[in-house]
Amino acid sequence: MDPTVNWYFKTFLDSGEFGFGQSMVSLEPLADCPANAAFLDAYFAGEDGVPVKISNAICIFEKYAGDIMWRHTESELHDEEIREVGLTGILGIKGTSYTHVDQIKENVFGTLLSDNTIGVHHDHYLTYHLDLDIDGEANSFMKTNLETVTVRDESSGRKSYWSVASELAIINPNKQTKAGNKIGYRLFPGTVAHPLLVSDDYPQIRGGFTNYNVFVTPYNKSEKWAGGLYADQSRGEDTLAVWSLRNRSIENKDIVLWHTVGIHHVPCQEDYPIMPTLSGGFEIRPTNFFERNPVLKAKTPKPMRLPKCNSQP
Ligand SMILES: [Cu+2]
Repeated sequence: MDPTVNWYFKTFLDSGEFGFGQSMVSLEPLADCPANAAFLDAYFAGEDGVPVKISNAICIFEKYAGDIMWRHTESELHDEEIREVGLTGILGIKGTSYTHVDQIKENVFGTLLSDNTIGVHHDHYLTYHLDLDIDGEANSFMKTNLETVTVRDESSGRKSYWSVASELAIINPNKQTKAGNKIGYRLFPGTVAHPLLVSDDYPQIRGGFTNYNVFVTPYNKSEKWAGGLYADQSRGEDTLAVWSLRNRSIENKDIVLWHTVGIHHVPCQEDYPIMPTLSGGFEIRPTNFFERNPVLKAKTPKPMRLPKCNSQP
Protein backbone atom coordinates (compact mmCIF):
# COMPACT_ATOMS: atom_id res chain seq x y z
CA MET A 1 0.00 0.00 0.00
CA ASP A 2 1.28 3.43 -0.89
CA PRO A 3 1.74 5.34 2.37
CA THR A 4 1.50 8.76 0.73
CA VAL A 5 -2.13 8.51 -0.22
CA ASN A 6 -5.28 7.81 1.74
CA TRP A 7 -7.11 4.64 0.97
CA TYR A 8 -10.23 3.32 2.48
CA PHE A 9 -12.02 0.04 2.47
CA LYS A 10 -15.52 -0.38 1.29
CA THR A 11 -17.76 -3.37 1.05
CA PHE A 12 -20.10 -3.25 -1.84
CA LEU A 13 -23.04 -5.58 -1.53
CA ASP A 14 -25.16 -6.70 -4.45
CA SER A 15 -26.48 -4.63 -7.31
CA GLY A 16 -30.07 -4.84 -6.14
CA GLU A 17 -31.55 -2.84 -3.33
CA PHE A 18 -32.45 -6.03 -1.46
CA GLY A 19 -28.97 -7.19 -0.70
CA PHE A 20 -29.14 -10.52 1.05
CA GLY A 21 -30.68 -13.94 0.81
CA GLN A 22 -32.41 -15.17 -2.27
CA SER A 23 -32.41 -11.80 -4.03
CA MET A 24 -28.62 -11.60 -3.90
CA VAL A 25 -26.91 -11.66 -7.30
CA SER A 26 -23.33 -12.09 -8.47
CA LEU A 27 -21.34 -8.93 -8.97
CA GLU A 28 -19.75 -8.23 -12.30
CA PRO A 29 -16.06 -7.31 -12.25
CA LEU A 30 -15.45 -3.80 -13.66
CA ALA A 31 -19.17 -3.10 -13.86
CA ASP A 32 -20.14 -3.39 -10.19
CA CYS A 33 -16.70 -3.21 -8.58
CA PRO A 34 -13.39 -1.67 -9.66
CA ALA A 35 -10.42 -3.63 -11.05
CA ASN A 36 -8.62 -3.77 -7.70
CA ALA A 37 -11.56 -5.47 -5.97
CA ALA A 38 -11.37 -8.86 -4.28
CA PHE A 39 -14.48 -11.01 -4.59
CA LEU A 40 -16.08 -13.29 -2.02
CA ASP A 41 -18.71 -15.96 -2.51
CA ALA A 42 -21.79 -16.20 -0.31
CA TYR A 43 -24.13 -18.98 0.72
CA PHE A 44 -27.75 -18.85 1.74
CA ALA A 45 -30.26 -21.49 2.79
CA GLY A 46 -32.42 -22.47 -0.17
CA GLU A 47 -36.12 -23.31 0.05
CA ASP A 48 -35.31 -26.93 0.86
CA GLY A 49 -32.68 -25.96 3.40
CA VAL A 50 -29.77 -26.89 1.15
CA PRO A 51 -26.99 -24.27 1.04
CA VAL A 52 -26.94 -22.37 -2.24
CA LYS A 53 -23.75 -20.72 -3.41
CA ILE A 54 -23.66 -17.32 -5.06
CA SER A 55 -20.28 -16.59 -6.52
CA ASN A 56 -18.82 -13.10 -6.37
CA ALA A 57 -21.57 -11.93 -4.06
CA ILE A 58 -19.46 -9.45 -2.14
CA CYS A 59 -16.53 -7.37 -3.24
CA ILE A 60 -14.02 -5.48 -1.16
CA PHE A 61 -11.79 -2.80 -2.54
CA GLU A 62 -9.68 0.18 -1.69
CA LYS A 63 -10.57 3.49 -3.18
CA TYR A 64 -8.48 6.61 -3.50
CA ALA A 65 -10.05 9.17 -1.19
CA GLY A 66 -8.52 12.16 -2.98
CA ASP A 67 -7.06 13.57 0.22
CA ILE A 68 -3.43 14.36 0.84
CA MET A 69 -2.02 12.75 3.92
CA TRP A 70 -1.10 16.00 5.62
CA ARG A 71 -0.31 19.61 4.94
CA HIS A 72 0.96 22.61 6.86
CA THR A 73 1.78 26.21 5.96
CA GLU A 74 4.16 28.30 8.09
CA SER A 75 2.61 31.74 7.88
CA GLU A 76 4.39 33.46 10.77
CA LEU A 77 7.72 33.82 8.95
CA HIS A 78 7.29 37.02 6.96
CA ASP A 79 10.20 36.81 4.55
CA GLU A 80 9.49 33.38 3.28
CA GLU A 81 6.58 31.13 2.81
CA ILE A 82 7.44 27.68 4.10
CA ARG A 83 5.07 24.94 3.18
CA GLU A 84 6.02 21.84 5.04
CA VAL A 85 4.35 18.68 4.01
CA GLY A 86 1.84 19.16 6.77
CA LEU A 87 -1.59 18.28 7.96
CA THR A 88 -4.68 20.24 8.52
CA GLY A 89 -2.73 21.77 11.41
CA ILE A 90 0.04 21.09 13.85
CA LEU A 91 -1.38 19.64 17.03
CA GLY A 92 -2.05 22.04 19.89
CA ILE A 93 0.28 21.02 22.72
CA LYS A 94 1.33 22.20 26.16
CA GLY A 95 4.45 21.59 28.19
CA THR A 96 4.56 19.31 31.23
CA SER A 97 7.12 17.76 33.57
CA TYR A 98 5.72 14.28 32.88
CA THR A 99 7.47 11.78 30.65
CA HIS A 100 5.27 8.71 31.21
CA VAL A 101 1.55 8.22 31.83
CA ASP A 102 2.24 6.30 35.07
CA GLN A 103 3.50 9.55 36.66
CA ILE A 104 0.25 11.41 36.04
CA LYS A 105 -2.06 11.52 39.07
CA GLU A 106 -4.11 14.62 38.15
CA ASN A 107 -6.31 15.67 35.25
CA VAL A 108 -3.96 17.02 32.59
CA PHE A 109 -6.75 17.76 30.07
CA GLY A 110 -5.02 15.92 27.28
CA THR A 111 -2.85 12.98 26.23
CA LEU A 112 0.86 12.63 27.00
CA LEU A 113 2.32 12.18 23.51
CA SER A 114 6.04 12.51 24.09
CA ASP A 115 8.47 13.64 26.80
CA ASN A 116 7.09 16.79 28.44
CA THR A 117 4.41 17.14 25.78
CA ILE A 118 0.66 16.96 26.20
CA GLY A 119 -1.75 17.13 23.27
CA VAL A 120 -4.67 19.12 24.64
CA HIS A 121 -8.32 18.03 24.31
CA HIS A 122 -10.15 20.38 21.96
CA ASP A 123 -13.02 20.68 19.51
CA HIS A 124 -13.20 21.45 15.80
CA TYR A 125 -16.40 22.93 14.45
CA LEU A 126 -16.99 23.98 10.87
CA THR A 127 -20.18 25.84 10.10
CA TYR A 128 -21.46 26.09 6.53
CA HIS A 129 -23.73 28.95 5.49
CA LEU A 130 -25.88 27.40 2.76
CA ASP A 131 -28.01 29.99 1.06
CA LEU A 132 -29.97 27.58 -1.09
CA ASP A 133 -32.55 28.77 -3.55
CA ILE A 134 -34.51 25.74 -4.68
CA ASP A 135 -36.11 26.81 -7.94
CA GLY A 136 -36.47 30.37 -6.67
CA GLU A 137 -36.01 32.18 -3.39
CA ALA A 138 -39.26 31.23 -1.66
CA ASN A 139 -38.28 28.04 0.16
CA SER A 140 -39.31 26.14 3.27
CA PHE A 141 -37.58 23.71 5.57
CA MET A 142 -38.85 20.24 6.43
CA LYS A 143 -37.36 17.94 9.05
CA THR A 144 -37.36 14.16 8.91
CA ASN A 145 -38.56 12.26 11.91
CA LEU A 146 -38.36 8.53 11.55
CA GLU A 147 -40.46 7.11 14.32
CA THR A 148 -41.09 3.68 15.73
CA VAL A 149 -44.83 3.00 15.76
CA THR A 150 -45.85 0.31 18.23
CA VAL A 151 -48.77 -1.92 17.21
CA ARG A 152 -50.85 -2.28 20.37
CA ASP A 153 -53.99 -3.96 19.01
CA GLU A 154 -54.45 -7.31 17.30
CA SER A 155 -54.60 -5.83 13.79
CA SER A 156 -51.28 -7.37 12.86
CA GLY A 157 -48.93 -10.10 13.95
CA ARG A 158 -46.22 -7.46 13.94
CA LYS A 159 -45.36 -5.50 17.07
CA SER A 160 -43.87 -2.44 15.44
CA TYR A 161 -43.02 -0.67 12.20
CA TRP A 162 -41.45 2.66 11.34
CA SER A 163 -42.97 5.71 9.84
CA VAL A 164 -41.81 9.04 8.40
CA ALA A 165 -43.36 12.08 10.02
CA SER A 166 -41.76 14.65 7.73
CA GLU A 167 -38.54 15.21 5.84
CA LEU A 168 -35.21 16.91 6.50
CA ALA A 169 -35.00 19.03 3.39
CA ILE A 170 -35.18 22.48 1.99
CA ILE A 171 -38.13 22.57 -0.36
CA ASN A 172 -39.96 24.93 -2.63
CA PRO A 173 -43.51 24.60 -1.28
CA ASN A 174 -44.89 26.21 -4.43
CA LYS A 175 -43.55 23.62 -6.88
CA GLN A 176 -44.34 19.94 -7.03
CA THR A 177 -43.48 16.84 -8.98
CA LYS A 178 -46.20 15.17 -11.05
CA ALA A 179 -46.95 12.88 -8.12
CA GLY A 180 -47.38 15.85 -5.82
CA ASN A 181 -44.15 15.73 -3.82
CA LYS A 182 -42.66 19.10 -3.02
CA ILE A 183 -39.42 19.64 -4.89
CA GLY A 184 -36.33 20.12 -2.80
CA TYR A 185 -32.85 19.24 -1.68
CA ARG A 186 -32.00 16.92 1.18
CA LEU A 187 -29.20 17.30 3.67
CA PHE A 188 -27.13 14.25 4.54
CA PRO A 189 -25.45 15.56 7.68
CA GLY A 190 -21.73 15.23 8.31
CA THR A 191 -20.05 14.19 11.55
CA VAL A 192 -22.01 15.65 14.40
CA ALA A 193 -20.19 16.69 17.56
CA HIS A 194 -22.62 17.76 20.23
CA PRO A 195 -21.06 20.32 22.60
CA LEU A 196 -19.72 18.75 25.78
CA LEU A 197 -19.77 22.03 27.70
CA VAL A 198 -22.84 23.17 29.61
CA SER A 199 -24.88 25.80 27.80
CA ASP A 200 -24.23 28.63 30.29
CA ASP A 201 -20.46 28.06 30.32
CA TYR A 202 -18.76 31.14 28.89
CA PRO A 203 -17.00 29.53 25.86
CA GLN A 204 -20.24 27.76 24.95
CA ILE A 205 -22.21 31.04 25.03
CA ARG A 206 -19.63 32.53 22.67
CA GLY A 207 -19.75 29.39 20.52
CA GLY A 208 -23.53 29.06 20.75
CA PHE A 209 -23.69 28.30 17.02
CA THR A 210 -22.58 24.77 17.91
CA ASN A 211 -25.64 24.16 20.12
CA TYR A 212 -27.32 22.42 17.17
CA ASN A 213 -25.87 20.98 13.98
CA VAL A 214 -28.67 22.48 11.88
CA PHE A 215 -30.13 25.99 12.10
CA VAL A 216 -32.47 27.64 9.61
CA THR A 217 -32.81 31.44 9.46
CA PRO A 218 -34.36 33.86 7.00
CA TYR A 219 -31.66 35.40 4.80
CA ASN A 220 -30.19 38.55 6.29
CA LYS A 221 -27.19 40.21 4.71
CA SER A 222 -25.62 41.02 8.09
CA GLU A 223 -25.85 37.40 9.31
CA LYS A 224 -22.92 35.89 7.50
CA TRP A 225 -20.58 34.42 10.10
CA ALA A 226 -22.03 31.97 12.61
CA GLY A 227 -19.79 33.24 15.42
CA GLY A 228 -20.60 36.90 14.74
CA LEU A 229 -18.41 39.49 13.10
CA TYR A 230 -15.96 39.69 16.00
CA ALA A 231 -15.77 36.25 17.58
CA ASP A 232 -12.61 36.78 19.65
CA GLN A 233 -13.38 38.33 23.03
CA SER A 234 -17.08 38.52 22.18
CA ARG A 235 -19.77 37.87 24.76
CA GLY A 236 -21.77 35.72 22.42
CA GLU A 237 -24.42 38.35 21.75
CA ASP A 238 -23.89 38.25 17.97
CA THR A 239 -24.00 34.57 17.08
CA LEU A 240 -26.29 32.32 15.08
CA ALA A 241 -27.76 31.01 18.35
CA VAL A 242 -28.95 34.55 19.20
CA TRP A 243 -30.22 35.40 15.70
CA SER A 244 -32.30 32.25 15.64
CA LEU A 245 -34.22 33.39 18.74
CA ARG A 246 -35.82 36.29 16.90
CA ASN A 247 -38.83 34.20 15.99
CA ARG A 248 -38.79 35.19 12.33
CA SER A 249 -40.79 33.22 9.81
CA ILE A 250 -38.83 30.71 7.70
CA GLU A 251 -41.80 29.46 5.72
CA ASN A 252 -41.92 30.26 2.03
CA LYS A 253 -39.01 32.67 2.46
CA ASP A 254 -35.45 33.11 1.21
CA ILE A 255 -33.90 30.95 3.91
CA VAL A 256 -30.38 29.95 4.92
CA LEU A 257 -29.48 26.47 6.14
CA TRP A 258 -26.58 26.43 8.58
CA HIS A 259 -24.88 23.11 9.02
CA THR A 260 -22.16 22.50 11.59
CA VAL A 261 -19.90 19.47 11.41
CA GLY A 262 -17.40 18.80 14.13
CA ILE A 263 -15.16 16.49 16.04
CA HIS A 264 -14.07 16.31 19.65
CA HIS A 265 -10.36 15.74 19.30
CA VAL A 266 -8.70 13.47 21.84
CA PRO A 267 -5.11 13.56 20.57
CA CYS A 268 -3.31 10.27 20.07
CA GLN A 269 0.34 9.41 19.38
CA GLU A 270 -0.14 9.36 15.62
CA ASP A 271 -1.39 12.96 15.66
CA TYR A 272 1.97 14.15 16.94
CA PRO A 273 3.68 16.28 15.87
CA ILE A 274 1.53 16.65 12.82
CA MET A 275 -1.86 15.15 12.41
CA PRO A 276 -2.77 12.92 9.46
CA THR A 277 -5.66 14.43 7.54
CA LEU A 278 -8.98 13.47 8.94
CA SER A 279 -11.65 13.98 6.33
CA GLY A 280 -15.34 14.57 6.68
CA GLY A 281 -18.14 16.25 4.87
CA PHE A 282 -21.81 16.32 4.12
CA GLU A 283 -24.03 16.05 1.07
CA ILE A 284 -26.93 18.00 -0.31
CA ARG A 285 -28.83 16.03 -2.92
CA PRO A 286 -31.78 16.81 -5.14
CA THR A 287 -34.79 15.11 -3.56
CA ASN A 288 -38.11 14.84 -5.34
CA PHE A 289 -36.52 17.42 -7.58
CA PHE A 290 -36.56 15.28 -10.73
CA GLU A 291 -39.44 13.14 -11.90
CA ARG A 292 -37.24 10.05 -11.96
CA ASN A 293 -33.61 9.00 -11.62
CA PRO A 294 -31.97 11.58 -13.91
CA VAL A 295 -29.07 9.33 -14.96
CA LEU A 296 -31.29 6.64 -16.50
CA LYS A 297 -30.21 7.56 -20.00
CA ALA A 298 -26.53 8.02 -19.17
CA LYS A 299 -24.13 5.98 -21.29
CA THR A 300 -22.27 3.12 -19.62
CA PRO A 301 -18.74 4.28 -18.87
CA LYS A 302 -15.87 2.50 -20.60
CA PRO A 303 -13.93 0.19 -18.27
CA MET A 304 -10.74 1.79 -17.03
CA ARG A 305 -7.47 0.10 -16.19
CA LEU A 306 -6.76 0.86 -12.56
CA PRO A 307 -3.61 -0.16 -10.68
CA LYS A 308 -3.98 -3.28 -8.58
CA CYS A 309 -3.25 -2.84 -4.92
CA ASN A 310 -0.58 -5.18 -3.68
CA SER A 311 -0.74 -5.11 0.08
CA GLN A 312 2.85 -6.01 0.83
CA PRO A 313 4.51 -5.09 4.11
CU1 LIG B 1 -7.66 18.70 16.57
